[in-house]
Amino acid sequence: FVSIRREDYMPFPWLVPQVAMDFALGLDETRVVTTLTVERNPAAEASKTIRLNGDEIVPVEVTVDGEGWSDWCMDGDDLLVTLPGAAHTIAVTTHIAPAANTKLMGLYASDGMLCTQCEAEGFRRIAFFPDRPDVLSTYRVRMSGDREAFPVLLCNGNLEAEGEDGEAHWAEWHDPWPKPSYLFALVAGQLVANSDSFTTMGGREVALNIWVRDGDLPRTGHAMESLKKSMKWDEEVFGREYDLDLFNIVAVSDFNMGAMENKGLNVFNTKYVLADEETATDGDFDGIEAVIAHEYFHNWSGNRVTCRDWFQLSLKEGFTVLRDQLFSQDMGSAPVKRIEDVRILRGVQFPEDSGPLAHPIRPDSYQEISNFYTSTIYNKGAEVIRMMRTMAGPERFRAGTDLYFERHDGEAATCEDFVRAMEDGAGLDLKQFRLWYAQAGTPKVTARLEHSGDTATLHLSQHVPATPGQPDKKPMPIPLKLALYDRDSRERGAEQLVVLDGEELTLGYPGFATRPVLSINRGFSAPIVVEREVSSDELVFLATHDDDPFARYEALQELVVRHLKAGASGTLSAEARQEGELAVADAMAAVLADSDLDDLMRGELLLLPSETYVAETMERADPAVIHAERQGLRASLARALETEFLALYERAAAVPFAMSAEAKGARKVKTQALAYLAAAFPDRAAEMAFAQYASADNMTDRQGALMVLTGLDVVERTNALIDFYNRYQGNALVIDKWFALQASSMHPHCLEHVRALADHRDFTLKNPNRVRSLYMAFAANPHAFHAADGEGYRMIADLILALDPINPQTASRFVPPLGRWRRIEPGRSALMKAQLERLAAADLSRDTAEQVSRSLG
Ligand code: B3K
Ligand code: ZN
Repeated sequence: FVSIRREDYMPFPWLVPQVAMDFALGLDETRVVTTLTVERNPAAEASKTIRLNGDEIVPVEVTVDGEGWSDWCMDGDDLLVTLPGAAHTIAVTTHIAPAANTKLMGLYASDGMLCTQCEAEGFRRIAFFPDRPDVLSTYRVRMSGDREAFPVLLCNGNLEAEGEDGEAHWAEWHDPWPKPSYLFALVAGQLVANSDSFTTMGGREVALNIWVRDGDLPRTGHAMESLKKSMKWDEEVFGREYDLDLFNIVAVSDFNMGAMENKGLNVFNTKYVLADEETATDGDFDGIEAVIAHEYFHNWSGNRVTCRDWFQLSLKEGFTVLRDQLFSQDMGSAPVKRIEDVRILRGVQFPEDSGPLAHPIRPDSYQEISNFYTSTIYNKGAEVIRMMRTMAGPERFRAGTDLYFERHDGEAATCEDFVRAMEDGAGLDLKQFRLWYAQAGTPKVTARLEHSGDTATLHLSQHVPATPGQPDKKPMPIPLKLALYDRDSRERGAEQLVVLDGEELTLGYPGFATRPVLSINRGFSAPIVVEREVSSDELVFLATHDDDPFARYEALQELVVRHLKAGASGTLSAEARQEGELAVADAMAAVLADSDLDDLMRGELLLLPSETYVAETMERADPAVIHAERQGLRASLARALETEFLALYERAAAVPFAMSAEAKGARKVKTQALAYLAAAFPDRAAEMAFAQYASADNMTDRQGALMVLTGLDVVERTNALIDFYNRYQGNALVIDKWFALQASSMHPHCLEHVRALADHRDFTLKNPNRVRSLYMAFAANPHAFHAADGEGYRMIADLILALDPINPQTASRFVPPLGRWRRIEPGRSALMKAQLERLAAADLSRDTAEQVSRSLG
């Protein structure tokens, strides 16, 4: 497989201003005639041939300017047509087999309907085309098909005409906005719509439809509300107005990702559309709101301004993630949302950035672009833009984004274009800041506070670790929000924004008679690791008194991580262990008692750092030891705070169901209290959990109770699992939960459970949601995945080998967990590596082969 390099970018020699497509739809065979008007691109080197990308399609017929044409040849999967002049019309016929398309890229069948996924390179599975994001065209699409099988016919843009033709019917769609092929979409099937409308700030009335299967209509209300909120918010906060009279969303059950922002016709995984309180958790509701917003926001950041090439992916993804994060902050609790986002970043992106797959947010090369839809591109990309916003402030940031949209509307832009617009519009000097786009790796900042006389001195230094292909790094500008607390009065000095842009920086603070307490990287102002010299005592102070919610959370996390690491080192005396537990218990007691905290925030503070996160702070981790330490701490906290957890449970359980922040917070802390109690008092907790399970009037409570039960070796576990399955049989999204709960459980026999579930009649490799619900949950469950005998690794490698021929894009996503081998203790490490080598010896797809070879490299 060949590597594509960013520096090799060349504009395409041809422009394709117009595309006309004619689809004769069928599940087993769809015939497509694609007509391109092409003309020489004056901005590119002239060429007599035009390369039209293809993938698993053959040209049935080729015409140029209406005449049968023989001056073409195949170059691998691509069609090369030789053209005599400077402007022509090329028509190519292809026949495709949607029902046989298990890769779910291009045109495929899901549940009897036809739908498409084209990003990044799926359009070439439908039609021969310059399938690259810098070729923008307007599309006119005619589609015809059986009226009964495909009563609803949808495409991008506006419906211009429709009609009947015997058993068949047809529709003609026209999208006036030029777009790259990856934003093309077509859907045909038996669908019903939840219809509504939105009037834009300019007075345009937009028809909104959310298309689903007949029975699912009652579960589309939240998605529709989320869409309208997103449209309004993007007008108010970013000045962005919608630009068509129609906005369609379609929910499909077989989908490789979460959703797709096709112009005017977003296609969604059902998981991010369907919800009601009976079948979806509070977390699911939040996820839907965020993904609906994200895809909608792409209409500007992605569609109106698109990417020049796939190396610029973070231009649209990082920016759009930031936009959806800010939206969710405004819709609910801003501090809680910030903490959740940091948790995702540190749980997924930090490990990526410190492992063999580390890459900058603007990568330099790839073999398969699907492998670069990563947490680095998305979540770190969002953090990088967030730092610009922090440095500029919201108003100047807005001036920067306004300028960006104005300058590049209708263009395929680069990350460099975005940075330049920020410099000019927001008035920032980003010369050195550009390194954030080019250098991979999570910077480490060391903070040391000295105190003598009446002056405190802060010594900051930074180090960016080596990553594959980047042994030496330059220092980057790191915006740090910080403040000093007077220990005695508990008063905070002014919050300061310091940009650490060299290797080192020293700052002096006079006026402190006693040593102050440093609060640093407040609000997580930079995506870095902070190593600070701080006593447990000071961490308890910050965990209790810091007025920055993130800093408070962070202090508590650090206190716990420190304790767990000390325990895991094996050198902790019984006395020191007890002392450590006491300090954590004191801090947790303060969290439980603090009446100024709302429960959503309390729930965040009560969460122990994940085993993955703890492992990430170590050079080489022993997952079994970390698991035992964390479970041990949980049990000791439950014993120390038994009365408090019981009281919390009772208070929260008395709050009736509502979608308010208060009620959501109550549900969150209720299940957390239960999970703590289960660690120390399994029998009592099992009883409570079963009662919660049986009497639940919503999925959050029911799933929470089942989660606790699934981790316990009690009879209630089996009963609840059977009940849950029977109760929700036939509801795929809820049955996904049933699989995922068992695969992510704390139960000592989790691995055997997963093995048995793989043979369950509801398990299939053909549906990505189902595959992820079993195996991704398992691979993210350290104590089970890292079974000492290596059976967890073998299970994932077996899965990859079985799934790769069916759906390579989803299969390759299971390689990174094995790729962590260098950071795991030697015994397990060898077993992980052996599975990677086993994979490397097999005949793999480009997707999976790339991830395996990078993971071993
Ligand atoms: N842009 C799509 C991602 C498609 C990935 C295809 N491999 C979803 C999103 O980020 O909004
Ligand atoms: Zn996106």
